[in-house]
Amino acid sequence: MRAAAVCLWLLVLSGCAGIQSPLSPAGEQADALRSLFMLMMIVCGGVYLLVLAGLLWSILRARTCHQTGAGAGAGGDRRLDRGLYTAAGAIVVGLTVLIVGSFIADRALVAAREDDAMIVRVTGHQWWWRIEYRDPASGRWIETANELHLPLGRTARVELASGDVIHSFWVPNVSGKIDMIPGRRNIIDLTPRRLGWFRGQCTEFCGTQHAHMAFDVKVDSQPEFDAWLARQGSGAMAEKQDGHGATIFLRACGSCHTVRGTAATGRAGPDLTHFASRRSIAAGTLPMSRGGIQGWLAQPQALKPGTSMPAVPLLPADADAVATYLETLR
Ligand code: HEC
Ligand SMILES: [Cu+2]
Repeated sequence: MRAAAVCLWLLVLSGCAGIQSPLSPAGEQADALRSLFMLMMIVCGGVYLLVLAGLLWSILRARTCHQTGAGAGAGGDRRLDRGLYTAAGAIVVGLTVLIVGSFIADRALVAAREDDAMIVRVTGHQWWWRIEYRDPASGRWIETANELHLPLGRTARVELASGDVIHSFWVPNVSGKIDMIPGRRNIIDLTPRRLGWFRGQCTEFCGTQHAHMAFDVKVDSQPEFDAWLARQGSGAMAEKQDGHGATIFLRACGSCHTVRGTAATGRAGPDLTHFASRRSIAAGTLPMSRGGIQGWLAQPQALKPGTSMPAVPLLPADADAVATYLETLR
């Protein structure tokens, strides 16, 4: 019996760990939010228990009073008054604790120092994420998509925009969430405190493929991050740009996709300059693999019905060459 209870408890708790959980914080802001959540659980749990105890007490009391005929009169009224005052006092104290706790948590969310922050711009599209970093050296913007890299211990100030409808940006392990509203620029700070992979997700219903609008988050050490950003900033490998796959890509896909360093400069879809360095395909819809790439090219509308990427009719040999070409975009 005891073992079963322990197992059940572990099972319940295991739902709280993982790469997409606010209860397993890996960032300063998520840490503050979890503390607030715990405080709310304790205060509201306490109030809940108090109400149940009061209920139980009155049921038992009503029964004994009924049997003995006691309890009526001035003595009973006094006890009732005392109970009411206690309840009111508990509510005032509980609410005050919650207000102070929420104030402290709110301050922690915006506590990061402005001058130290790294600027990242994230734009939501149905149903993928355009991600741009400001290159510290040149000041120009480096574009990528669907995978957010962050340096450990440094605050990233993420400027959020939308290209179409309202989306919402949330990396539960690292920070809170905030809406991405057309015509408006919302800002959220992320200060990661643990290395590793996490998962972000759109949290505002934005159309039929809303659930397929996720992104991978990688927290790197600062040197690893710098190397990654430098690689993302570079163009595609030049020696791969004259093959059959590259030619087909330019003709069939270049009007919607950019591969920097080539004539493909479309902006309707994700930047593919370093596509094969990402971990998943189409905003977390498929894992990155040869099969995944081929499947996505063959039938994007079956894998993600309604997506703005059309199925482009290609001869099998051409589709194969394009898939090989995409794999070289590291
Ligand atoms: C009409 C514009 C358009 C054309 C043409 C187009 N795409 Fe796309 N593509 C998109 C859009 C939009 C997305 C994002 C879809 C989504 O995730 O919902 C996308 C996504 C992708 C992705 C996933 C990117 C990522 O970051 O995971 C790949 C790979 C891709 N396209 C390759 C191609 C190839 C190869 C061709 C040519 C055969 C092509 N696309 C033609 C618009 C287009
Ligand atoms: Cu969305």
